[in-house]
Amino acid sequence: MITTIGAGVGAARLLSGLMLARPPEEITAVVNTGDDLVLHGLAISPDLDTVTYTLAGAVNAETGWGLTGETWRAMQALDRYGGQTWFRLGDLDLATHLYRTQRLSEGATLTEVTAEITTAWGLELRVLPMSDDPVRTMLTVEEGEISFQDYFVARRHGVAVSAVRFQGAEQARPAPGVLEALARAEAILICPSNPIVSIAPVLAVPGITEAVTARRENTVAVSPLVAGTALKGPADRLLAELGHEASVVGVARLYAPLAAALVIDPADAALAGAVEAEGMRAVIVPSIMSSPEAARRLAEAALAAAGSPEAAG
Ligand code: FO1
Repeated sequence: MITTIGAGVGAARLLSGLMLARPPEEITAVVNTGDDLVLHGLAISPDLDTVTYTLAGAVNAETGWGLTGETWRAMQALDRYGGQTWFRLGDLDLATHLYRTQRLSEGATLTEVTAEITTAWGLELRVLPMSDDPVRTMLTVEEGEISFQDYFVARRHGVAVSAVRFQGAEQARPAPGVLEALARAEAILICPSNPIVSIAPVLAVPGITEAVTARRENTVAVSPLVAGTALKGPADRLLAELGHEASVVGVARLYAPLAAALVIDPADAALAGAVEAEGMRAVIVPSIMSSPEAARRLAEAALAAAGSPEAAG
């Protein structure tokens, strides 16, 4: 079994490469739920949906979230009332939130509903939320503490952040199967997601950090930064604002306790020595997943670095 930790676009792209390298039924993706929100009374799980839609080949390619071929009639109708349309929910995407909310109200867990949704999209890998309990990423900005989607969407992550916390993490339990997937994995891959708001919330769920560090020799992280900048989103700025170095060295400092190796892009080859000085092997592989083939090569290299044998056949 290969187990990945991640969220959003970075995780989805690496997973699509991984699925070209390994049978999907051997893959378990543990996904961040700190971005989740309730809006219009609907339970919305952006990172779970981005992974699902991307791996199903149905994601809106321009935005990296939501569904391709989307229409916005419900949002337009909501504007008539002055309703909340800042968080864009397309007509097709709404079905996912309606279904998830109905099933949760019937007592299903987020894990169960996620399995129903991924199965409905024809996915064979297992997608697990990090927890079935609510965890909310909260960010402190000048005016005070705001929710993740307020930061990321309403303010277009254009404000400086001085602190991040994961509300509810202390009481949260890993979703069923998460700890086992980490303990049994032949390789654990930390996806090129935002270390501060996509990877850290997963690690904040009690038990998960310990489960990963116990497998450090078979754990490999793929840097979310290339040449000091994030491929998508505010990872570089958040790292700097929270006092970390916005480089592969800063990422290595964060991940050294968890993973034996860090995959970095050739653009950062000159920093390989500094990464290794942080206690991680530096593995230099083109990290920009501009095609399925590039994603597959990156996944294969990460698996090799984790000591996982070549794909059978
Ligand atoms: N991101 C935006 O920048 N604007 C939006 O209106 C927006 C709506 C949205 C709806 C459903 C969904 O699953 C994701 C959505 N996202 C939107 C992206 C979302 O904020 C991010 O995917 C994650 O939370 C961060 O990776």
